[in-house]
Amino acid sequence: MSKRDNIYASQGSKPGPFRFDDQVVAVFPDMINRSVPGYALIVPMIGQIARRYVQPGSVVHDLGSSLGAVSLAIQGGLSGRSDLGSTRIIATDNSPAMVNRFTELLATRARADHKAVPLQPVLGDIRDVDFSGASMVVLNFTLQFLALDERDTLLRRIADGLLPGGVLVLAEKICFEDEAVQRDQTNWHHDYKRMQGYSDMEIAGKRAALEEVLLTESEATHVARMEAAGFRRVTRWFQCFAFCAWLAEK
Ligand code: GEK
Repeated sequence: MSKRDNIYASQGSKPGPFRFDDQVVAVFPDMINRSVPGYALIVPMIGQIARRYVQPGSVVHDLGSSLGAVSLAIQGGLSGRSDLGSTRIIATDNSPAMVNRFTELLATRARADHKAVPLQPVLGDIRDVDFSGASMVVLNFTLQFLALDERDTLLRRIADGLLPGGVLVLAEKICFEDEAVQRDQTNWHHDYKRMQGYSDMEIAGKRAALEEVLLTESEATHVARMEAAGFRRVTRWFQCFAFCAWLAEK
């Protein structure tokens, strides 16, 4: 079980920039569940989506896989489908601490299900992934960590590589153009974190650490980018406060 996240209870008001290091990995499941309203619903729903859209003999990419929650949900969602042949899941993350821990976790589950679709954790940058032969690509709260000027290229490469009928699942924290709406949304998110047991000091510390690391964009910007990349239809299937998920179909 993951330890409780109290990283910002002790770092004061001027923490360094947020990093996916050993300290974060040790508390990651607790941190993401208590910070992202809806995370515990979004992950299994991605498994459900996989069951419908993953194609036989194709590749599924979990980009910015962290400890593999999405990959495992997809593996579960695909269980019992007898038509998948050589289909496999590739989970890519550029944090050695995350990939090492996920590999350890997988080893403890080994041989649980011989028929499960193979799942491979890879230490790598999502900008270098080859998307050819993919039927499903997932960016579950990962695109927000990529530089703004690199996002169009990644989305275009994903759309180009996907098989016909392939899908992208994108989940992001978004921002709002209207100042009053943005203020309310921030308050609601901070209320959520308080209700999850974070103190005001912890909320302020994490916010400062993420300031130049997690760069949000509006829903309009995300949808326009997916459409420009070549997706024919984009559907929002989840929103809780500023946390949204879309399905983009090629
Ligand atoms: C989940 N999807 O549990 N290349 C590879 N990995 C990256 C890159 C990059 N350029 N940039 C960031 N990451 C997961 C949660 S967490 C979201 C995703 C969060 C990785 C980074 O190391 C981290 O593991 C992940 O993306 C973002 O469903 O912590 O808010």
